[in-house]
Amino acid sequence: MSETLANLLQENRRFEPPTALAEAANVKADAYDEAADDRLAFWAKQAGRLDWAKQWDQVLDWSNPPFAKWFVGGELNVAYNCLDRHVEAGKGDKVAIHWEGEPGDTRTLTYSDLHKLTCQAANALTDLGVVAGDRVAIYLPMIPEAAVAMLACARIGATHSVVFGGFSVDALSGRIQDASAKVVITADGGYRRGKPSALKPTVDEAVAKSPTIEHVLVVRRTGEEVAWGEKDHWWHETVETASTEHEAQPFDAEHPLFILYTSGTTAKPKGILHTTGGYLTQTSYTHHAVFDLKPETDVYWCTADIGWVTGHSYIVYGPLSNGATQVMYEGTPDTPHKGRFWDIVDKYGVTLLYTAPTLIRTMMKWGDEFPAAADLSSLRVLGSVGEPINPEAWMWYRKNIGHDGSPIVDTWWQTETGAIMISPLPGVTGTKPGSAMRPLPGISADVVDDQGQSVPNGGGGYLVLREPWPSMLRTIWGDDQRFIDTYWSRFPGMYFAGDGAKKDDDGDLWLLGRVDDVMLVSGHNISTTEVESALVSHPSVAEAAVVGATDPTTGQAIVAFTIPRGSVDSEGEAGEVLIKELRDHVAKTLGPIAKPRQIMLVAELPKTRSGKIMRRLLRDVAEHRSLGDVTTLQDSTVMDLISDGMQSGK
Ligand code: 6R9
Repeated sequence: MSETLANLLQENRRFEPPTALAEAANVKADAYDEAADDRLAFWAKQAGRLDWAKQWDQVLDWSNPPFAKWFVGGELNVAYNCLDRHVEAGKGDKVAIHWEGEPGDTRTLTYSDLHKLTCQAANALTDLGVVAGDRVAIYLPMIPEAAVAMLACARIGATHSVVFGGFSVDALSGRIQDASAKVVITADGGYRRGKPSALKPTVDEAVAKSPTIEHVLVVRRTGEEVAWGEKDHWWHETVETASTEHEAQPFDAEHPLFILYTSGTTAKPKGILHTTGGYLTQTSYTHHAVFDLKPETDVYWCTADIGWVTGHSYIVYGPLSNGATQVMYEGTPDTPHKGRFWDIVDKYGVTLLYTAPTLIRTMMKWGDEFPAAADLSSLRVLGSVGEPINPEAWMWYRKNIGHDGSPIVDTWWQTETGAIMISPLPGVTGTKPGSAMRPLPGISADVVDDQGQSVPNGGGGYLVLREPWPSMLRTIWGDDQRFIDTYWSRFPGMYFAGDGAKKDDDGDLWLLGRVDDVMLVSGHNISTTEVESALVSHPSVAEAAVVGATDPTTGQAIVAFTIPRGSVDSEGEAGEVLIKELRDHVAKTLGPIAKPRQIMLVAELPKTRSGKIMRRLLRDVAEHRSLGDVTTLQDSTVMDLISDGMQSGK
């Protein structure tokens, strides 16, 4: 960025926490002061929420930056903290997971059930020769065995590497080989969009290319026919026949817990490494603080896939370490109908919901009648993660899902940060639609300019983290130099997140998207997020993606891909009228500099499996180039539709 981001969007709406929620909140305003007084003492106190087999000697060793060690000398077992200690405390009969399969089949697993299954899986993996420090790849649909497989690895000190069920042969085998995994845990398939979707054939091909794999453990989910080889073992014949007794050994606080590859919107995927003590401390604390979880009464539901970091931290480790009761859903939000999510909230009485802007905007597109048909009155805190949430999508979420009263926590974090870093606290923070507000207690985020100087309130620039935090990535697997170059070299002594951000006049933070996506129009840096939010603030628009395309006069020009709301007529002449109206609307909302050169009305946008818009591909379309790598796309046919529309000038 040659100059800091132009601050275009104004937002004056404010929402204070409901009084009753504020009074009973797990975390109150004094947490900020406590952490500011002594950050390390604050984190040591949060680590004390867990059970340690051996107390640490030092909270943080930062003598060799950027390589951090947290809770040095401490020992604990992650699975013990997520399961055994709840069972030992007499909560074995409490429901851990209400699982809902896409076809409508259900399973209820108590903490005791989950504990037994995890012990069995730990014994089975040990029998297959897996020992502490080995890597295990997990390629499963959203079934309870996914959580069990992760916890079983954690229990025996094996490092798991979860790969999205749905990634290609090359993506899977690349990840297996990068980590030299010894075992893959998979299933015959899962259900998606009303049909069985096979996984085993992809694993067979990937394993054929991956000599380090010795065994493949296969869960039977769909019952479809699968090819069978020498390395294959059925889960029900191996795990479910193993002993339910297993004693968890403690591991060093810095023992590797998992590797997770970043979504790969850019170059070669990076294997982000997380370790044991600090990671569990921060996922557990943030889940308790940001969702205000009351384990005895709340029903929590995070709609993410377990193959995304959100699934790791806020389906498995955070909630289970806190003894939560949660919902886990296998399938897609529109199977068998567009109200499926809201039926699930209604059925289980979900109180805390954590989802992504992409889903909220999709629900906006489908229409208000779907949430209106269900009883959502149980919901008391709503979360958002994955992308900036446009103010109008935030308002829609609050009104249609949160019955105009439930606080929204917009949580900014990354695979690399391991846990939530910037977010409102639901009982403390007065929120603004579209702002992630403040760093959590114990976290020091800032926005800096090109020179690494902190920008004043009202300024924009790069988001950085100034101090190490417990759940930070420890390195990129096998590539310390790339870890240093990617995150710690742009601004010496600071972690560079790769996101643009601004501070408003109150010092609250607004995330503006990846800096790679920022547009330079006639010498002004303009964020894609702000233009997209301006488009979404028009009543006819559900979703928008904006890119900068090379332009002979302005350097870059703004090209917008826009999805109209379900009820809007956008065919033929009506479409032309709408496009003109939208261009004028953006100019009026943000100023003439932000007026898009071109707006295309489209039915879908290209997204990663975790729902992030892939602007890189839209830039290829806008600049009439052939498409780059599309392997991480959720639905690869979307790009054909968009390119066809572009050529016909629609
Ligand atoms: C958890 C997760 C990280 C990137 C991050 C940023 C974007 C995530 C956001 C957000 C604005 C939020 N992002 N949460 N942007 N507001 N609340 O998404 O991890 O898949 O590694 O992506 O997602 O751009 O840098 P990951």
